[in-house]
Amino acid sequence: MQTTTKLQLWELRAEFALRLATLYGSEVPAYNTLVDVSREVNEDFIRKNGQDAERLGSIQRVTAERHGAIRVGSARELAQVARVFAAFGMYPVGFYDLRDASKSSVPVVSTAFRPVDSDELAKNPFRVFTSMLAHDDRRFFDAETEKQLESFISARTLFSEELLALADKASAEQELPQEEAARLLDLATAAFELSQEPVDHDWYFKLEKISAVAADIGGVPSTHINHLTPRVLDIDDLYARMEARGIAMIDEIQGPPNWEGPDVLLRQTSFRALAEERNFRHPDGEVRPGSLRVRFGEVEQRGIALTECGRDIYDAMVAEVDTLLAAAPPGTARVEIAEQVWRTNLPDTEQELALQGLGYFTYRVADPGQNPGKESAALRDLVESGVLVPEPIVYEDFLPRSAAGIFQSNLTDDGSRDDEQLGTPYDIDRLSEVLGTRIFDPNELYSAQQTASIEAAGRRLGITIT
Ligand code: OOG
Ligand code: NI
Repeated sequence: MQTTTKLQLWELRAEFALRLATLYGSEVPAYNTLVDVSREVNEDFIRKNGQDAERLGSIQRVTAERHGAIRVGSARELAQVARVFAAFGMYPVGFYDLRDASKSSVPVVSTAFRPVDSDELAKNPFRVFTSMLAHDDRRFFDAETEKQLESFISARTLFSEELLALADKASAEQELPQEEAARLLDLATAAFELSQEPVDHDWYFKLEKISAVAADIGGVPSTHINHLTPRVLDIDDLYARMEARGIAMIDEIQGPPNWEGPDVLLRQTSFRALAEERNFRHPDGEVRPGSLRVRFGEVEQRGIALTECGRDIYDAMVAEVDTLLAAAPPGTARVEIAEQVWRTNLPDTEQELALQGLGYFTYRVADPGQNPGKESAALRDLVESGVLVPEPIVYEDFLPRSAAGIFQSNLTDDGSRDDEQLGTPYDIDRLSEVLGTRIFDPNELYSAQQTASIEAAGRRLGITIT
């Protein structure tokens, strides 16, 4: 009897990530440069820092790691995206409201699709930051534009019935026979290719006046991958090397400063991609070539996930840096202020970050033969006496303020926004309803992983850890 090979969801995910990288590299050649420089940075970092360099992820994982970004126009499209990504074992995690992250013209709410289990993340951590246009937000769109957006978006098909059916089958069966897998991958990759179909000139630029992001989403007949982001172990080095190659980066690295304490959360930077040729249909009916500049290159460095308490401190530090910067002499660099603020507010060792409950960690038993000789012990005592070793849990998610900064710094126009009007209220529950599936809370995922490791350590040592 002939047996058919079946692909597991993680294998589909790894292949999907590779195919998107090949597609994006052929569309945006600067991406290939970014990947080459990222590889150099990582290899040099490992050479200089040895064993310690892989504390936040093995070189294999870091080198293969990417996140993508896509943007869709409606609840219906977002629900379809969720079905497609479920076929690759990627589920919605976290809610980001970029309308409020800065007083900017980014009229979207977002989530990120990614694997949720640590072993799945280890097999392949591909994730996609996914934004939905809030076309009903009156601060950006008047009633007439909202209606036009609605009819334009509801008339297009981003994902075919065949793609959706194959995706549903993969998620129901948690695997897919080889032939169907190949078809699923072809269709899913093609759905994110930049379309050659002509863009309606006047409609696109009407939207662009309101928001360049709205035009990129609702002004074109399909969606496309906006960027694909490699991960580096030293983003300052990457930044310097890209500038040395003559690629102008945005002014700042977003997120935490470079300081002597532990790396936390996420640091990101980007550069504007080149203009891309697109065909425009003009009111006279003629199609003429023009160009658009909406895609960009981004790179990131990932650090330790912060607990809710750690995150509150982070948010307060960001606000404090803003206040101090506003009062500082013109020309003062944000990073100088940020370094000071960090030194006064965060412990400068991983161990303290763990023991003060500010960062998420798993706990490894140093010597499994050891018996502390009591029934219960405090986590702090076990760590300080070397019985347990904290190992950082890497932040797998995003930062709304950095995301808004990345969106914003790559736009030429501020767009328009009327804050006299009321915005549409979105939160994690409402977006879950739109998606038709519950959005995971990132803190619950990290915290469950930490708790499970402490319980397992307790069982190995035969004690209760308090
Ligand atoms: C998404 C921007 C946010 C990130 O890494 O924070 C983002 C977009 O441009 O569509 O990708
Ligand atoms: Ni990104």
